[in-house]
Amino acid sequence: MRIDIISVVPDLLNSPFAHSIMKRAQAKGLLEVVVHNLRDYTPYKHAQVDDYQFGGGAGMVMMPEPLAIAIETLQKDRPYDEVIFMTPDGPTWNQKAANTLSLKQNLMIICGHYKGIDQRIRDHYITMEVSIGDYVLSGGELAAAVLVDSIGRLIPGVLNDETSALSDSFQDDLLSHPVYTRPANFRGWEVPEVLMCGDPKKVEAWRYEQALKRTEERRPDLLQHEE
Ligand code: 6GU
Repeated sequence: MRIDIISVVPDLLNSPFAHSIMKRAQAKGLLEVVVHNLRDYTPYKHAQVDDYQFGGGAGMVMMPEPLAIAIETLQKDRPYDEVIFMTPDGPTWNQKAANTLSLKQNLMIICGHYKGIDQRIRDHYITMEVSIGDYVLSGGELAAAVLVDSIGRLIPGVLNDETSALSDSFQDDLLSHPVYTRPANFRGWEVPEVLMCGDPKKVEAWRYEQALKRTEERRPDLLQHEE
């Protein structure tokens, strides 16, 4: 999969994909993340990319021309399955959406800043809008990093048995069970005995029960299967 990200603060996206599972996904050739500076595409002087909003009001708006040129330039080289705009007024991101996008070939992500982007870009180029939750970030970059990470780890072949996504929270609409490692007794705090009994059936049953209990207590909304 290839993911192109358009940003006015491309440096914000240097580190998030340079470590751990995202690094390995790229080293394996399963994921390619390319970050573009929107200012490289503007036809305006002084690398201008934003301007005052028509109708008045505080806050700048990202101009349509630099974004249209950037999007069209990238689209000349390959077809994109989705052109995604990161915005707090989009539908909220979740695991199901991550699963769906992990099977695509090429994604483009536009990061918003200031008051947002000119609505005409949203009307004519954007195929999908995404928010990562009900709070406001200074720009779309951190949200884009969340998106790429959650998608990238699901690309077939990225995770191995040890890091398998199958037991992740949300993957089956349940939160994860508690986990423990050595020592079995830490400052008098014992690991649950069932985990030491050596019977995989008993362990699995305990884990399921714990996952269900956690979900009932913390996220009962996940147990309402309406789809
Ligand atoms: Cl995608 N962008 C911004 N700026 N703030 C957010 C967001 C996105 N998702 C939640 N808050």
